[in-house]
Amino acid sequence: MNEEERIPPGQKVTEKFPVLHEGSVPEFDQKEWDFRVEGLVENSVTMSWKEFRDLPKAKAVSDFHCVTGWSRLENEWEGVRFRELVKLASPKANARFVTVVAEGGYTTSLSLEDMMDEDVLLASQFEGEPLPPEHGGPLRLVVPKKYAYKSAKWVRKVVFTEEKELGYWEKRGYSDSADPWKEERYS
Ligand SMILES: Nc1nc2c(c(=O)[nH]1)N[C@H]1C(S)=C(S)[C@@H](COP(=O)(O)O)O[C@H]1N2
Ligand SMILES: [Mo]
Repeated sequence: MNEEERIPPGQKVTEKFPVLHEGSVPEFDQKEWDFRVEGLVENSVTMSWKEFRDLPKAKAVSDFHCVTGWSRLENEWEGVRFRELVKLASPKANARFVTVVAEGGYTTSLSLEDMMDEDVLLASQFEGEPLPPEHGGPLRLVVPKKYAYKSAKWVRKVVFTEEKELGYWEKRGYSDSADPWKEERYS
């Protein structure tokens, strides 16, 4: 694909990596940090940072599209595929959505189907280095096929649900489906 074809409608490429979020960057306290998988699952999981780090890792190169109009191409993320968490927790048959909860209360939600894509990661590395705090370190979600407000930074918990729970921006007028190729910016 040439560069033009990989830029969704209404987006402009930036070489920089802008930092964009509500509120302040949370401090990472490794002793206190945990990661939880809850809701409609056979096995609820609570992991320490060390336990999370020991999960199988994957790399994925993907593009990142912010709803405000910038796109950053060819980002190399490394982390744990969401699929890996599904294996651990075994969602029940009626689990259809996933609410992703970040430090400080930011949330977003995605269908379980969208989360199962192989490029959906809980990323702890960016371009071969630990993910910087301002970009969501120690751990952020990356969902390349959706506008970046779905890629929650500072993730601490995922909850499997039967009904969709609208996230922080989705409650404030942004699209829940958030497909950049269809320019689904607002609901
Ligand atoms: N926890 C949290 N995650 C968040 C946000 C936020 O406000 N809080 N903003 C989202 C938006 S709108 C964008 S564009 C990306 C920006 O990620 P970046 O700062 O690494 O470029 O983070 C997303 N994840
Ligand atoms: Mo954004």
